[in-house]
Parts: sequence; structure tokens; C-alpha cells
Amino acid sequence: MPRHRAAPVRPPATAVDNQRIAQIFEEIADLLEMEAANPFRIRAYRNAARTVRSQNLSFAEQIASGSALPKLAGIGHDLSEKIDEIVRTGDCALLQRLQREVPAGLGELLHLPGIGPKRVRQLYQELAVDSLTSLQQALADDRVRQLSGFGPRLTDRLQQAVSAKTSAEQRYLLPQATAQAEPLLDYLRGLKTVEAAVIAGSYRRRRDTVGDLDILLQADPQDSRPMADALRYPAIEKVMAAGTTRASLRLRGGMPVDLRIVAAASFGAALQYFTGSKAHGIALRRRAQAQGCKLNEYGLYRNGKQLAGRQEADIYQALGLPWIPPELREDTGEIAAAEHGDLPRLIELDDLRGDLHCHTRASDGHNSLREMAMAAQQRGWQYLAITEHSRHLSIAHGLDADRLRRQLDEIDRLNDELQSLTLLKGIEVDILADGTLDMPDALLARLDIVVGAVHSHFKLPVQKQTQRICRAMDSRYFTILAHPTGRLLQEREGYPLDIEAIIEHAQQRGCFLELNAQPQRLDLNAHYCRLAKAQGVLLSIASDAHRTADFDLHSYGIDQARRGWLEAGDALNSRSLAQLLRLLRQSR
Ligand code: DGT
Ligand code: CA
Ligand code: CA
Repeated sequence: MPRHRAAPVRPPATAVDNQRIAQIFEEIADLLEMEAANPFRIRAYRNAARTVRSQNLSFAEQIASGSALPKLAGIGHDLSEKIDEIVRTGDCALLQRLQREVPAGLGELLHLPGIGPKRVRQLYQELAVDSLTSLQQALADDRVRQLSGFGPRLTDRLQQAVSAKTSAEQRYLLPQATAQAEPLLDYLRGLKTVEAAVIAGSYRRRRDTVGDLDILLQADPQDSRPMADALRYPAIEKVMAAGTTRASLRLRGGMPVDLRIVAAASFGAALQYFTGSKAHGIALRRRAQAQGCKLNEYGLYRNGKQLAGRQEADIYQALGLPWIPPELREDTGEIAAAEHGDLPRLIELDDLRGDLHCHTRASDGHNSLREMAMAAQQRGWQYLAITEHSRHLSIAHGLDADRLRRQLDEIDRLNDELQSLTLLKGIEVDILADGTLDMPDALLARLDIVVGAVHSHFKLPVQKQTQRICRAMDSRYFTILAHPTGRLLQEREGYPLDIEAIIEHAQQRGCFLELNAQPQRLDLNAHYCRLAKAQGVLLSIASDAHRTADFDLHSYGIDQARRGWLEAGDALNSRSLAQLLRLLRQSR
């Protein structure tokens, strides 16, 4: 193979960053390990992944500029050819071959907690387990526990993870739902026979996960063309049922969709009805009945006469209520609040003045400090706190005291240069098992912000875990508790924790809690945000960005903040820089 191919075979759609190269190497190593390949070869790919990840220079840029790749320890001729291939094509032939050789279902097993490639191979060879379903069966038959190395603790964990993944119908995280919903919506809105298209249901209420999309099309319900046009959407995998006004289908991305065609005179009523939640709908219908009316998906009626139906707000108005934002429609007090004029003025994305949790290449981020700062400044933010991992989190290349000190100097230099943005000095410090912080006090004292996080010992009993975190908050320098419950949607529940006690302790200590906006975390969840607000504990709505594009994740944080009834004043990072600094000083 020539060292540099003249023309790319299939150029990648987006630039291949080092992260992607490392990912491919890791996947190759995993697959090789499942095939029981030569351990040296496996290790070579793992080491290469680590080396690539820790490089500051971008291989893609290097190759694009025509320069030779630098000589790096552990990356010989063969591996640098692979890097070249990945950058030029976005893929790797070896990876494709391995993916063909290894049963596809094994990949999903790899992501289960507590098992790596070796155990996946063992399950496959000894129990013929090649998918989540067959693993579920093997667990049910008690065969897994008989394998060497699969103790009762591991089998319990597997059981939990498999049940979480397979039970309850599949749900989608908001970005996954958005990726399937938005192109469909664009298509529907482009149809000549359709006057309007809106997504109702949990998607409109911005629940943290979505079961299906409920889409309403405004069109003539007597006309068969709108539905026929809608069903021509190319990314439909299967139509389960279809009539003139209703259809059930599944998209290629897996998402189920309920389509309904509604006449203009009923569109607002249908939107109200299908936005839900069911509990909110029932409470509203009860109110209608109490006023001698009937409310359904066609309108609000009295003695058979339609009082409202065209606009959603008209329904609420006819019932003596202001329009209620969809995020609040869970029957948790919103109707009473509306009635008394007590609805919150919900926080909006534009209320945020900065971000208090992000990473750069110094730990496990993908952009430089400067790139992160410039991107934040471009957003018009007043501040950005840089919060790398601390040393204890070694997989994330956490900083020790020396590296942190060097970063602080770098921040000082950059702050001299920046115009409208101020970089704040911070850290995402590990809360160790005993509740102490993974960085000496003398250094924490130099920081503006200390974000404390639990990344280990998830299994402590609830009381111990709660004490551990409270103890961390007792540190004079502790500012914000990151992703307080540690949940990962679709993957694991949060660790057992007395969250009410944590909120109360935060209030007493003058600490803050985070609403981590990463779509898989959304932690604190909306319910706990509301509890925190009730206690007067401010929330840091944080992107936890690992790359500049992650600043966009704030919108998911805002969704949940709104579901938690938060107003602008309930967020720490809606404060101006001066107000924020004052609050931070007071918390010490
Ligand atoms: P999901 O899809 O599980 O994430 O959650 P939703 O809220 O989108 O629920 P879905 O798709 O089953 O139904 C959409 C909306 O339709 C729901 O929020 C309220 C309304 N709805 C569905 N079934 C009923 C019902 O039996 N009674 C009432 N009042 N409303 C219903
Ligand atoms: Ca739905
Ligand atoms: Ca539905």
C-alpha cells in the first residue's frame, strides 16, 4: 500500500478528529479481543488509541496539509497507515472486516456494565449468547452464574442492566428523537396538501426521554391525499396501520410515529389533547365538566356548541386559565397555579450568561483552552469556568496539582487577551470515597469555582453515600455538586442517595447544585430541580462541554429546568459576572 494515497476513496462527511481515530482503534482492539487475537496486537491498538487521544496536533489537519505524520512511540508503519486511511475515508477496512466476522449482537453486550471483550467471548463460546435477548434467556436459566468469573454480584448487575435495556418499551433521548423528528417535520411542512405540522406528546413537553412521536397535521380530513403524501416520506421503515386520518408507523431510526390529520377548526383542541400529559388532560377535562362543558380532541363544547378548538390558547382561556407551557403539563399543580396567576415565568436559553462546567484537551476534552474560550465569547457569554478532571479520574487524564497550576497561568494569560469573556478558574474535583476532595486545599483556594463530582464507589449504602457528599460540601472551597445523582439515562439509575438531605445540606452550606445538560444525564432531573428551587438552592445549568459544539447542549438543560418550574433567577449562571462573583465569595 502506498504511504499516501493520491485521492481519497470515499471522503468522510465531516472532518475526522483524533477522537474518532482513537475510537476506531479501540473498537478494533475490542473486536480483536473477542476473537482472541494475539494479545500484543490487541495491546498495540489500545496503546495507539491512547496516544492518538492525547495528541494536541490534529492528524487530519496534518495530513490535509501534506505533512508527514510525526513519529510517535507505539505508532509504527502499519498504524500510521491506518490513521491515514481513517482520515481519508472516515473508515477502516480492518474494522469493517472484524465487524463482519464478529456476530453483530456482541457489540451491544460490550457496553453492559462489568463486562469487556473477554467476558463477551466467554458468554458467546460457552453459552452461545450472541445478543441481549439470548443473554436475558441465559440469565433467566441461571446459566451465566455457572461460568467461571461470573460471581453473583456481576450477574446481578448484568440482570439489572439487561432488564433496563429490554423491558419497558424502548425510549429515545431527546437528541436521538430530534434527529428523527426534525427531518420528518421538514418533509411534512413541505407538502402542498398539509397546512401545518406539529409534534405533540412527550416531545413537546420535553420529557427527558420520548417513547414515540405524536404528529398532528392540519389538513382536510375528507381528503385522502395528505395522508398518502405523508406516507411517502422516504425514511419510513414500516407502516403498521393507515387510514385517511390516522396512521401508525416506524421510522428507519426505530422511532414509532402516530400521525393524525385534523381539521383547522379542531387543531388547537387536538394539540392540547395529544400534548398530554394524560394526567394533565384528565384534570383539565374535569375542570371543563365542572363548568358544564365537554372537552375532547375536537374542541370545548357546551350543549353541543363549540366554544373553542381552533387555537390551543382558546381552550385554556375558555376555561378561565392562561395558556400553560407544555413543559408544566404533568398535573403537578400547574392548573391551580394558572388559576391563581402563579405560573412561573420559565427560564429561557437566552437567560444564561455563561457556563460553569467544561473541559479542554488538558483532561478529556477535544478542544484547546483558547478554542473553548473563543467559542464561549462568540456566544455572547460573560464567563466560562474551566473545570478539568482531577488526578483521581485517571482515565480522563485528570490534572494533578502541577498541571492545574500551569493551566491557571495559561488562564491568566488568556484573560488578558479576551475582550468580553472572563475565564473563571475551576476544577471538577473527584469526591473521594471518604468525602475528601482530590486536590490540596491550598490550590482549591486559588480557584473561583470548585465543582465536586462522584465518579467512583457508586455502590455505597444510601446513608454512606449521602454522608460522603455532605462531607465534601463541608469543604470550605466546595462550590457546585456536579451531576448530583450520577444517573445515566438508558444505562444506569443514579447511585442510592438521599437527595432531599443533599439539597438541604447545600442550602445550609451555601453550595449550589448542577443541572448537567448532557442529554444522557439531565441530572438533577426536573423533579429534584423543583425541590431545590423550593429550598432556595440555585442551580448551575451546565453543558459539561468536552468540545465547543457541546455548548449547544444547554438547550436540553433549559428544557428540564423549565420542567422543574425554574425561572431565570433560580439559575446560578443567569447571573451577571459581578453578581456571580459575589455569590461565589459569599459561599466561602
Ligand atoms: P411517550 O410517548 O411515552 O413518551 O409519552 P406521551 O405523553 O407522548 O404519550 P402517548 O404517545 O402515549 O400519548 C400522547 C398524548 O395523547 C398523551 O400525552 C395524552 C394523550 N393521550 C393518550 N392516551 C390518552 C388517554 O387514554 N387519555 C387521555 N386523556 N389522553 C391520552
Ligand atoms: Ca408520544
Ligand atoms: Ca403516541
